Amino acid sequence: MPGSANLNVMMKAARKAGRSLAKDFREVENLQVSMKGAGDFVSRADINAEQIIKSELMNARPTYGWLAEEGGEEEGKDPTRRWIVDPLDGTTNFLHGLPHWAVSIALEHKGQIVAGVVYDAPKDELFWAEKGEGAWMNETRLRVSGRHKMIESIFATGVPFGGRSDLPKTLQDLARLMPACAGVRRWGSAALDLAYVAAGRYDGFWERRLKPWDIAAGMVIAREAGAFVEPMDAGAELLESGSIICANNAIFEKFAQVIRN
Ligand code: 2AM
Ligand code: CA
Ligand code: CA
Ligand code: CA
Repeated sequence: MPGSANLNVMMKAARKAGRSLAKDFREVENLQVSMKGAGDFVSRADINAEQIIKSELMNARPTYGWLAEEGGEEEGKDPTRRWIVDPLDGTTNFLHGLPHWAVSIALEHKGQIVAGVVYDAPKDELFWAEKGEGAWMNETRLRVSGRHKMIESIFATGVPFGGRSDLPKTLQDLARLMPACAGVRRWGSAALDLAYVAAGRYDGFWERRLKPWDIAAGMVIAREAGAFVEPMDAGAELLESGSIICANNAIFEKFAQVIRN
């Protein structure tokens, strides 16, 4: 199994944050919660987890930059490297007691994601990858599914919540896709959706206007497992646009044709 020093730092931070989150999850009814926007919640658990990750990563690599959902952006002394962090992806699930949420940590070098960790603490599933070294879940090597027929494939998405303007587009996608495939899942964690494509559990995933911290780690994990990952608008910069299509290499073209139609 590969695993560089940076990956070890990322895994340690993800596990430590995961333990803090798991503890808060057991007493979720006592958490302090506030709303950032329509349907967009943040809790004490998100903030504490982000602090844990930041101190772990910054102690180990003081020169790297930082971009995270709750704490914003900091340029590092080394302008070529930065951490991209979502301390809790799936907050809405978390707050409802649904055990489907994860910590997401990615490392960017010269504009490319070179390593990613997505840690599903409730199931103790640590998905990880490093560019060129393959993708793993705990000690198991990951590989995308080989399904190549739409009618046998299942796809994941995120349906825009709380009055987001791109809802009609996603509903059109669903109207075209659902009759043509074996099913669509909508579980509320984009980071885990990508990790699940890597694991061959989903055959593909698409969603509009995600943030860099939702997809950075999952992207490299999916790619290293053999998935194709592209921006919805060919030619756009994926982390900037945030609109993503990902699928196993065998189904990608057929799937992308439906979504890009
Ligand atoms: P978050 O939990 O880190 O905020 C894509 O669906 C992303 O949107 C999720 O990964 C999730 O990231 C975010 N999101 C925020 N509010 C949501 C909601 N009410 N339902 C689903 N996803 C939500
Ligand atoms: Ca959030
Ligand atoms: Ca997120
Ligand atoms: Ca989050």
